[in-house]
Amino acid sequence: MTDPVEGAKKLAAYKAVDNHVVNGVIGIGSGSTVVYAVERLAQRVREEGLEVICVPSSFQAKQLIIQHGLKLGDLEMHPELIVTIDGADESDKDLTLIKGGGGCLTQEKILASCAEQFIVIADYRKASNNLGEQWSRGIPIEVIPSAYRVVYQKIEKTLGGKSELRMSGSSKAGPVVTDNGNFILDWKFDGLKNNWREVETQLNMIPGVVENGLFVNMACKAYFGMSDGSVMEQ
Ligand code: ABF
Repeated sequence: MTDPVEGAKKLAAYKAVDNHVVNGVIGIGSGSTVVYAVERLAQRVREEGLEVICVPSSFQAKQLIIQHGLKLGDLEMHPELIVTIDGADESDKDLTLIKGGGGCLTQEKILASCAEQFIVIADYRKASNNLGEQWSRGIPIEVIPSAYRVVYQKIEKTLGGKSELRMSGSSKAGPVVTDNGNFILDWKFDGLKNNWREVETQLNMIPGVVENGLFVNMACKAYFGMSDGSVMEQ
């Protein structure tokens, strides 16, 4: 693999799967790094007889599980997960995360909350000291479509910053619609904050907000693939 970023994603994903997955029910996050985690899971099922049921966080994750011939489950049948493995847009020194660049933050947060261990896999570009240093698109917030404007205004009034309604590739195609049929606001907060738990709660208290992409005190470990071929564990 020649692309250093793809190589880094693969290293992190393989290591996390090898270190944390045992027989049982596993939560599968979304995004491009998770593709390698599912690939490794499928290898281990074939080669070692690992027995896993995979619960997806998105349509993309479900397709990946099916394509690799893995057993598909859901939270109705399996509300407790041994581990959830997922990517992130940014992860700070306390493992506070920004997620939802791919628009699947609500299911991702639910899966993270159901797992004994929530493990983050990412390439070196995602590690930072303070949120906002690496990910410039802001904090994704899933909103009920009819409420996007009032949510936008309330966030600005109470927390400052600026929000943008996330649009599909060309703005003529309209807003991005999540797997739940909702819209996404990307909130660019002002300056650096460190009271992320409070911010997370404040956002979720606004009527019309379904969930936001701040993950505070959820991840127990992160694996960052580095450009030199090593994996940094945090
Ligand atoms: C999901 O995929 C999201 O929460 C996050 O936005 C994104 C990370 O994607 P990638 O692995 O492609 O960097 O985990």
